[in-house]
Amino acid sequence: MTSTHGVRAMVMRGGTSKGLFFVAGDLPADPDERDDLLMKVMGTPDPRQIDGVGGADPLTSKVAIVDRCSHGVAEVDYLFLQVGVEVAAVSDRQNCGNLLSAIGPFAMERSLLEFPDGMAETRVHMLNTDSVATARFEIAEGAPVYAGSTAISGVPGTAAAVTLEFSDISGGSTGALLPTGRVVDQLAGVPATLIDNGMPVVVMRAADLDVTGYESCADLEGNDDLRGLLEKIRLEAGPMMNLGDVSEATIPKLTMVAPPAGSGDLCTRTFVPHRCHQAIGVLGAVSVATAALIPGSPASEVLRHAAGSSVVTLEHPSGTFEAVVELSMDSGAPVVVRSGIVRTARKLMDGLVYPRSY
Ligand code: NQM
Repeated sequence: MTSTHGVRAMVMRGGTSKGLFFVAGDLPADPDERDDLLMKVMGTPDPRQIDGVGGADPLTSKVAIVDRCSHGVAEVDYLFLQVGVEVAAVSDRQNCGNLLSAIGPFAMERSLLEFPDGMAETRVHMLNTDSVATARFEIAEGAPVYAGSTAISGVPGTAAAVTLEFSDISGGSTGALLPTGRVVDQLAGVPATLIDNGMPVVVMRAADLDVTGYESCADLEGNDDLRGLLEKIRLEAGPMMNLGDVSEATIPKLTMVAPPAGSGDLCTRTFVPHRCHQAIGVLGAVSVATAALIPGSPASEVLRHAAGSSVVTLEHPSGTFEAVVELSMDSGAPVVVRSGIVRTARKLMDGLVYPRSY
């Protein structure tokens, strides 16, 4: 039926990612049926996703499912699904802070939320990690405003800002900010911080992996020795981070850090986890910034940051990313008081999407 009549969907850019947005009621309730439909819509599995609307890259093969939140913690529920490109898989095991920036506007587009003109504020319940983000975005003439003057690295031009604030994202996937209880662990002989402030990430110094950390993504993806070592580290990190066997999972991510090359505080290169990110994921960036602020971490040794400032500017392959992290060490162990970011989002297309019939 759906291959004939189509399924209601909107294509939106959220931050440096792009995905297909659905209202929950427009998709099958059964997760297996839903995932099968999503792969048929995106064109998975195929490296070019040629028979679907996926963009042949993990950052554009993403789905957001949105609904009214049925309990008091928030106004809307957001489930993020990473749809494989080459691999026939759909995963709900990671969150996406980039698509998150488009959730409020999408919910308003679909009349799940109503706001008067001015700055709208809404709480989004992120189902993947059972945590809440507060999103702020502008409304004019009864609709979300997409045009604006905010530039973010990795997206050409400017658009309206969406600010996101997080209060309870520590340990969302792993149970704790530092799931091993340590600031430094040794994995395959490489010192690393295993951290989860919204996204589970293994943070290492690039120099400890025999790279500079300033290479292009193409060079890093072409370095087979590095990729072999990173995967070895990731598979070791999975159980240590309470994630179990991660051979089929898209988490943890891997970030290599180096002293800033420009005016930022820290230079980063991130694998998500098998492709090199052209920028850095939102929650990934928040986790990396947090690791760098913890005294004694490998990342803290390459951080060049004004003491006391809660803004950490991360350099990445296509520019910089500013993460706001307020960390308290009052109890001796790091506790995240507040994290936040600024993104932009845009409605790209609205209509019906047609799954392949085979
Ligand atoms: O870290 C890529 C992205 C992401 C995820 C990834 C994200 C985040 O750039 O919050 O947004 O890490 O797979 O969208």
